[in-house]
Amino acid sequence: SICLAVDIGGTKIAAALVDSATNHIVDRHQIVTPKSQQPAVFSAALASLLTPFIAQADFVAIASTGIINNGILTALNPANLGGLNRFELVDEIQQITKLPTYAMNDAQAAAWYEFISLTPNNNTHNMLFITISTGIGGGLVLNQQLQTGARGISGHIGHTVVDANGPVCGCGRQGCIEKVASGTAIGELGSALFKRPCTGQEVYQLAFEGNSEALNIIHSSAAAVAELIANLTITLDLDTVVIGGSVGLAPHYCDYIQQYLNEKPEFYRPCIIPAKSGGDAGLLGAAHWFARQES
Ligand code: BMX
Ligand code: ZN
Repeated sequence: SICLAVDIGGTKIAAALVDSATNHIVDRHQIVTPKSQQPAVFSAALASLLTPFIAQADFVAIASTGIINNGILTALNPANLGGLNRFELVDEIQQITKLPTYAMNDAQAAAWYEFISLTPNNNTHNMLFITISTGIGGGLVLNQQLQTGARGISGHIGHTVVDANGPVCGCGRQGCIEKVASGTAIGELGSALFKRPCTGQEVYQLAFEGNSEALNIIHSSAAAVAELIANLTITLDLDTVVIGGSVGLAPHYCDYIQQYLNEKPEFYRPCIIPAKSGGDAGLLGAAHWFARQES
């Protein structure tokens, strides 16, 4: 069967046709995520993105930012979606496509695909996928089973606290790692430092042009992620941590995480690897996860 896979992130929305027999993407298109509190604006953007693909698809599989429970998207951090905090995701997309539609969290979907992509006969039992992008998301595979959580919350590691006196996160909590180490946070820290609006990407660029203050911002992000990895490794007995997202996959970011982990005792150091499917892990993960439901 052919799956219409959709990946809704804080920065972009991607749609692709995925052949369920081979897990290959046959056609792909993406748009910028609309920044509006109005669900109707969001629905309209999705309708124009998805319409060209509908005729060729048998079902729809969505990987989306936010807590996905019973087909409803609830933003833990509404700031990532321009203030939109509740959206009837499955209902809306079913109305647009008239196809069977399923949805799960983006990082959970990516975790699933990265897990099944680990070398065959791998003996990984407990794996964490972390995306460092607009926000910081996570997906946990424990005893080789993807954890989605009874309410869809499992894996929301971006909202664990790393600085009790830190800035207030869009979720309402103070000092979340997402507020101090995500791509958005890197941009905010750069803007404060250089006294002009800066994106995370610009800070990264400056760091590689030799600006040491910009490089310090990138390093504190990687150091915070390394602490998070150490905490979760000693809690869950992780074997492997897969790193994804535009920041996570940027040049040297993984090496920096590894450097900070190398300073810790052995029990705190799982195997760190970059996401094999890069930016497509969410699309492919949702397609694979829900193809099982369809067959
Ligand atoms: C946020 C949260 C997570 C998501 C993560 C990464 C919202 C809207 N999203 O922590 O559900 O997995 O960001 O999302 O609350 P991305 O948009 O950066 O890929
Ligand atoms: Zn938070």
